[in-house]
Order: sequence, then structure tokens, then C-alpha cells
Amino acid sequence: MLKVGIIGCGMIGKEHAKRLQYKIRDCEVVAVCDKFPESAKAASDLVGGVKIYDDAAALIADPEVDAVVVTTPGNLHKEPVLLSIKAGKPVFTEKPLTTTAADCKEIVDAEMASGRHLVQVGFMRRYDRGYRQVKELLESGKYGAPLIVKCTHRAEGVADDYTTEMAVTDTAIHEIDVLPWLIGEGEEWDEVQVIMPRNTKNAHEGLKDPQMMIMKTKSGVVCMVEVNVNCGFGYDINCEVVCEDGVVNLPCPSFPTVRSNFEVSTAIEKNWILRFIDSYDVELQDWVDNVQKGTTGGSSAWDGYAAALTADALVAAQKSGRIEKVVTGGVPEFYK
Ligand code: ISE
Repeated sequence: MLKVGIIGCGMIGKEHAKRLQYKIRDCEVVAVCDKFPESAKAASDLVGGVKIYDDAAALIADPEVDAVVVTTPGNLHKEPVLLSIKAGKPVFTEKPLTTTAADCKEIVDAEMASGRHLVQVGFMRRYDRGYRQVKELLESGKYGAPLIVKCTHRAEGVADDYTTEMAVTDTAIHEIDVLPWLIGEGEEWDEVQVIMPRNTKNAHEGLKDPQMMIMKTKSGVVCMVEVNVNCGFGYDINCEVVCEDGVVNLPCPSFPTVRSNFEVSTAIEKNWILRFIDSYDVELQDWVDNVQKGTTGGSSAWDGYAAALTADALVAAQKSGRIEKVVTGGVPEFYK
């Protein structure tokens, strides 16, 4: 039985606490931590009453805690992840690894120095059934090499504190991670560009929305991501891979088709929690299974670092309007 401590008891922290306690096999939540006592208490109550900490270091040091889940805000991931590595405890951190490439590099260096693969980053789309079906078809070679990928990352609307940069660092970060994994072994981003269409009337003051992000891999595959977070009609994730001998499309979530009042209609998912709810289950079960076997899965700290470098280039491209290069220095042997 893997005994897990959870640091960060906001919405996703509580979701993962319930998931780990009641859905995931061979796992038990034994401690939670949050600087807000009421959040920590609420999370503890959700899992039947467990130890409560207000200090991440104390939870990580708890001898009963075998492994750590970090679900604080992205800019607060670095310290608990580094402390977990120092304690030699496997750590699953929600995306992004951290919000700056420099902080990600500090984690990569610490993990390499430890000599152990302890970090997994919570890019759940790699566990989504639809993305895995697309990957399997591409790997079959039946449709030839991928050439172009066309994605939409649409949301009904966002809060007023959502910024132009977050369209990259919080939203498109998922395509930044999943697309190289999807289109082929060893794929890496090479250069990126952002083109701003006319702004939607639905965007709040100061937010550039929608945004067209164009990213090219070192092997020459061109990926276009429409980030459109005020579409007003739902959470609409699409991915079309155009190959030499065919086109492979990400399946949409299945909803009933309704015929009524001279119309045919099919629902669209409402939000990201619902759209990827099953992927989180598969992802965390895989993490627990891997930790217990001493193996790894999903996105590594290096993947998190590469995603942060790519995000930095896209944010630079938002400002410059020019094509920006993504320079990672190449994957270290430790992560190959
Ligand atoms: C959120 O954190 C996610 O991970 C969703 O997948 C993404 O669509 C959303 O923009 C993020 O805020």
C-alpha cells in the first residue's frame, strides 16, 4: 500500500485526494498540507480524517509518507518538489512543473544529482484514451509520417485574472507537452510563432484572445493551436494529424445525439475537469503502480523543463510577433 501525502488542498488537490483515497488501487492518503487551515481540514475530511500539516517540509519528512503529490499553484511547485527529491521520495506534481524554465532546470539538476527518477509531471493528456488511440495509429506507420497537426483548445470563458501569457503557460502548455509525444519518438520543438487574430468581443479588458500558436518540430512537423478561451459554447479540444497517407483525428467525448424540434444536436463538454476526468484516474493509477515497481511513466522533469522553455519562447513570440527558437541543449542521457 503506497502511503501518500498531498501538498496543496485547492480544487485539484481535493479532487486528487478523493481519487487517490477511493479510486486508485494500493494507495492511501495519510496526510494533507495547506497554508490555509480550512482548506487542509476540508481535504482531510474528504478522505476520512488524516494528519494535517501547514508546512510542506514537515509533511515530506513524515516517515509515514512514502510519496508526495504536489497540487499547489504552479509558481509554488519548486520547493516541495526539491524537498521530495532531497528526501528520496517519489513526487507527482500537477502541471506545469514550475512556471519558469530556470526553476524547472533546478529540479532537473537535483533529480539527476540524486541518480533516481523521482519526479512525474501531471500532463494528463498522455493518459487520455483518445490521444493514446491516435498515438497507436500513428505508430502503426499505416498512414506515413505526420506532416501537419491542427488543434483547437477552446474554453467557454475564463476568469478576469486570466492573462495573455496564461494562454501559453496554463492552457497551450498541454499541447506543448502532448504533441511531441503524440507524433513520434524523440520529437522536439524547434521554433514557434504567435499570430493574433482580431480580438473577440467576449474577452475581458487586456486579454488577447483568440491566439494562433504555430510550432514546428526539429523534424519539420508544423503544429497549429487555436487557443480560444472565450468561445462561449463549451470546452472543445480537437487534434487532427495530417500524415502522408491519411488523416487521424482525436475522437471527441461521446454524447447522445438528440433529434428534436427539427434539429439534431450533440453536447460539448463543459470544462476541462469533466473532459479529462478519466485521464486523471489512469494517470494517477499509473503513477502509483510505477512508484511501487520503482519504474517511471508519464512526463518527466525533463519534459516539464522542455515544456517551460517552449512556453518561454511562445511568450516571447506573443510580444515580438517574430519566430522564436526553442533551445533545450538536447535531452541528457539520464532522461533518454
Ligand atoms: C487548466 O489548468 C487545465 O489544465 C486545462 O486543461 C486547461 O484547458 C485550462 O486552460 C487550464 O487552466
